[in-house]
Amino acid sequence: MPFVTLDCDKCIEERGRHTYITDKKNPVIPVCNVRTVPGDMTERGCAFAGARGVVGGPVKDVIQIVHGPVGCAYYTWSSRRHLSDSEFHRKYCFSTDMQEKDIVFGGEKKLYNAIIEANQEFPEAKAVFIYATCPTALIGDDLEAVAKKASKAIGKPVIAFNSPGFCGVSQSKGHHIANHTIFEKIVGTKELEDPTPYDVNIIGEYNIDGDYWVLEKLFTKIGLRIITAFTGNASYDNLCKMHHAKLNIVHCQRSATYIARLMKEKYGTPFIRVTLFGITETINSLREIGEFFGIQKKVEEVIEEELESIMPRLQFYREKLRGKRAMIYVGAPRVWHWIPLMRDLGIEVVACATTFGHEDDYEKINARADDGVLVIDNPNELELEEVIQKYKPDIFLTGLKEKYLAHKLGVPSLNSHSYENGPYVAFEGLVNFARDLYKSLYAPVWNFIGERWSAKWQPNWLTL
Ligand code: CFM
Repeated sequence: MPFVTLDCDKCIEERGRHTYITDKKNPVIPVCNVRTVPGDMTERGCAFAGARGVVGGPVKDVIQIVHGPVGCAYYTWSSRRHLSDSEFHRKYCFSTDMQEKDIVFGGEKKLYNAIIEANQEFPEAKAVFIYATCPTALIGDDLEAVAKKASKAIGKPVIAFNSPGFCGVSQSKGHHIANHTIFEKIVGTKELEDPTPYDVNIIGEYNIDGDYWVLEKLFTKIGLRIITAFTGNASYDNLCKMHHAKLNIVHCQRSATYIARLMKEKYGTPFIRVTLFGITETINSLREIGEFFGIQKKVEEVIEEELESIMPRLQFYREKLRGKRAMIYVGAPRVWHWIPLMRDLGIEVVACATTFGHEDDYEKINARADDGVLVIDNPNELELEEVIQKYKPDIFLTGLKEKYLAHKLGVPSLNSHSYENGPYVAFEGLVNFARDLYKSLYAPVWNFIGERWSAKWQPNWLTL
């Protein structure tokens, strides 16, 4: 039976349906994208975070106002590395800073005034995005009405994102809502002046630590023109024009397939799903794109050029990384994006987990992972700890919260959400990726803790 119940889950039986071992002959899909069982300390984010932090946030030339207590706006300030070339994009953080009085008497006026004031301070902004949060949605503030009125007053689009934290089981719901909001209110509102037969959008690319700039270079080299990324370093105007693309190239297929589907329905824009991490999958994806546009020859030339440039640099790291065992825990797509990348580097993935994967994410994990890999849906800290101890990975690819858990257990980590020193995407990015894995695995600090996983060795904190 591929489902397993971890020792720490004996008291939360339901968790047994979220944890399984991959088996190609008998593949299973765990219970996923469901509400977390009370008592289970989930690591998930909220639906507001999915709309504000992931999809809406990277748009570079709009004022982004969080309508809620200032705490909800905390993570807007330089905390995610979706870089942009705009001046005020990450330097400023806008919030209505809702107080008790506003909760009692309503916050619509405050929001309206905030839009007017922010627009006066930053007249260069092309539009204003406003985001509902749990408290302002619960008291019934009508963001749509405020947006309409304020838009008239400032003469610019004001777009309301109605994705309060409680409206879904994870941040994934916020991706969904933000896709629909941008599609319904922004896409198709401006025309592209100079269309070409090679216009594309990169959907589900958020310019984490400069990833988008690597892809922009790569796609320009093969002869394509990117109208916009959705939404890394995106400008408001380019989002308006994205319906002119001849093809949507979908990278993060969890957070953004929604808009690709909507565009296919309304504008007939075809889309393809790609993985642009690692050598094998980047080559496969580029070839598929090349075939679509009939530019196979150019694509092969660029692949050859890129490989020539990276292989000598990659060689050293591949030797150092070969035979290592990894555990990956991220949102969802990067698990199945990175399994083939790890294979390219000679690393074996022994366990993985996703925060908010849906069925299709687990299908992709099952298709790409070897047999015998432990997979957890929406893990909690105790589960991660148990799996690290049982599966003994050499490195844990994960986020900032979990890295300390790994370090306390003597396991090095790699920041897999916002990266150590990216970009990590495509050919150029892979060299950085391999270098950072190497740096983490071979950091001299690990010499001080003695033999990891020896029978006698215990993490220090257990004996404190
Ligand atoms: Fe898509 Fe992303 Fe991810 Fe994601 Fe995320 Fe992310 Fe992620 Mo962190 S959009 S689903 S909500 S690839 S922020 S850039 S790394 S959990 S696997």
